[in-house]
Amino acid sequence: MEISPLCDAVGVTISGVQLRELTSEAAAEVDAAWNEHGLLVFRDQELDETGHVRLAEQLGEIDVNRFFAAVDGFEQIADVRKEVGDELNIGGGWHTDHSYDSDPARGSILVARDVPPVGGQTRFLSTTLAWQTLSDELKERVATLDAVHSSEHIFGPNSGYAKRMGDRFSNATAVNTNVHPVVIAHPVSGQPCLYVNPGFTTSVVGLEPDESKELLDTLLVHIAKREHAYELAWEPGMVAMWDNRSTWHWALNNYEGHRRQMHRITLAGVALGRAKVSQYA
Ligand SMILES: O=C(O)CCC(=O)C(=O)O
Ligand SMILES: [Fe+2]
Repeated sequence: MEISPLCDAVGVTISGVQLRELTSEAAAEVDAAWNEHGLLVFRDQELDETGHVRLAEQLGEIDVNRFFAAVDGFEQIADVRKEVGDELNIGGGWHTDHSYDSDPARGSILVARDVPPVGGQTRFLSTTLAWQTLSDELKERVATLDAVHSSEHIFGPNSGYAKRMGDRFSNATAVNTNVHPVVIAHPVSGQPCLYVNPGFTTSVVGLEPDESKELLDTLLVHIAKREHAYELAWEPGMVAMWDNRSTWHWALNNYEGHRRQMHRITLAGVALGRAKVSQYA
């Protein structure tokens, strides 16, 4: 197995491994690389739906997404799909998945099934690097704060976005809201990560609405900087795994007239604790 960086900011590419026949030693190496680097990219894979489920089960417990339509015959696999006539795609803005849950999902394994001939890239960025590049003043200000995360405005019964997604979303009444620290310790690496995102974070606990909005905007603009990010161009046979705690992602909607289909399996995560950054607290 060979591991090499995708760029200076986030992620590695792993070669010399076939994910459909991963030994337990190789699975442990992939698992460790995933926790360390946040984003793993594998090329030239031959992973059918059964192999995808088997791989996920080697790496953890599956968290079935309750809002996404599933692939026929595989309730564990979310169908991340945009047909030629669809206007919106899934994940078409910076976000991290499942931050609205009490124990947010660890991350996902995404398999390219139908890649458009142009566009359809996914951007990823490192929230670990975004913490490191934050000013000392802001580090000190946010280290003890918590933020509210909700799925209601995205997946809920009054979401215009969900209405426009048609049968790709369901279960609108299963929406929820939870609070997490703004600066979490990655559950395995212990690295501090800035854990707010434009998709699901709605406010900072204990601040007046305008102060909360101003602080969130400042943090989100900082995190979204190009120097924290990488743009992944998908190829047939490509598989990517991202960590929801240490990365954000954004699926570009730039392939009008073409179809794109990805299969996603999400792995369960744990409750998130505050990073010990006492030098700033
Ligand atoms: O289609 C993609 O590249 C990712 C979409 C997304 O946000 C997700 O599956 O969580
Ligand atoms: Fe997503």
